[in-house]
Amino acid sequence: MRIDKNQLGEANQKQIDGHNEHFDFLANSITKKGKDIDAIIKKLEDFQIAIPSWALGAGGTRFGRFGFQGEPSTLELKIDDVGLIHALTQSAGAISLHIPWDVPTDYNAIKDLANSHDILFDAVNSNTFQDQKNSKESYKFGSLSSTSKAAREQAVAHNIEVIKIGEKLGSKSLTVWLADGSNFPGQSNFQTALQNTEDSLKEIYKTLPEDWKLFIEYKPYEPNFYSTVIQDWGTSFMLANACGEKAYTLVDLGHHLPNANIEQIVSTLMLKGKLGGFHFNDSKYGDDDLTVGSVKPYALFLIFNALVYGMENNPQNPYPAWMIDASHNIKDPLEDLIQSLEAIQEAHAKALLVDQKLLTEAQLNHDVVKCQEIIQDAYRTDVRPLLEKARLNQGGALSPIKAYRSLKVRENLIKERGANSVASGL
Ligand SMILES: [Mn+2]
Repeated sequence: MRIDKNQLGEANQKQIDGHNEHFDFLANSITKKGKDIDAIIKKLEDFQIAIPSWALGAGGTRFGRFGFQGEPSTLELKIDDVGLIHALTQSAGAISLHIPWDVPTDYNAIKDLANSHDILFDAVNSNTFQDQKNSKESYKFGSLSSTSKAAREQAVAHNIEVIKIGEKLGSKSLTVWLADGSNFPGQSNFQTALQNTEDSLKEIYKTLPEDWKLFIEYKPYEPNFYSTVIQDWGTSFMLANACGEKAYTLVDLGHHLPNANIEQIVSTLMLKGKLGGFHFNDSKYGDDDLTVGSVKPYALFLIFNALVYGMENNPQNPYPAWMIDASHNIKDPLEDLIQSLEAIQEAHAKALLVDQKLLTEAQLNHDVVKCQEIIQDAYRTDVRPLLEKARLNQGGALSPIKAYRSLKVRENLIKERGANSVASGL
């Protein structure tokens, strides 16, 4: 199934009067505050978020998985699904592949397909957290950190292979998320594990093409429950520095212990020019992989405030690679992703409304109350008409979820793919 712009145009036409009324009111009040409304909308239009290939089917927990009908069972169908989301939202212009789940057979055909949906290939992701069929060495006791030289070499070789696959697709970065760690005190020598990891990452880094970046993701716990080798941003930052200037830290919102001040982490990394990638999701307890903005929208806004500040003030930091990293256990995965994209753009738009000049003045005057007023004035603004305008300008849907349902996208996918179609790789 493909969504054509004429179909959306008809649906948009029915809602256009309400949109215009809300937009004019908001644009007027924002302009009065001295903000350039067109510049804000342009920034929303330019902000593209990659969809990971593993988020298009139902996820699951170790207790079970409840499938969703009409899931994409091949890489081609996954790209089609991202195409549908992008057509509706105009903000999902990239896909992030997971190797070995998504190895293309015909690279040119895959590139043509992505191109026809206006979709780029974002970071490629390696997988050394599970054993592959016929692999010689097991990662049960670690991969890049393993005490087994053969296991480390296999893991390094896999990452180099992933880079080669990414090169053929036009990707420009490799994301390494390492599950390595230990489950019990005494099981692992922390220093040996860290040193092995650093040495292995340097081996991978050596083969990185000139215009590529290496993203090092961190996570405090799970699948190991006593220690994780790359447990926090500091460890990732240290490893990135040890590798070199093309290596960066990747922040995943769900990979922090409860109440961590993620906006401060973001600020530190951007000041040091080392925030390379960013994964969006939301959580209540840990790495819950919930819909972005569904539990802590204010925290998301504060993080975006730090990101926007960094993008405007830290030329030493490259433009980060944005991706949604979530799992959909009970919602239609495509609807969940649309909700996530909306929440991301909403937090982004609110952060763009923060009057940085006034805030700096209030900070220098130690006017704590005014600082909070400035921040919360932006947060309390209903920016949804700005998001609508950005989508409308690019031929997307005024209301993506409504359009998804009225066009009966899921019903069509089930008709095309069958009820029992399962997303590959999960
Ligand atoms: Mn992640």
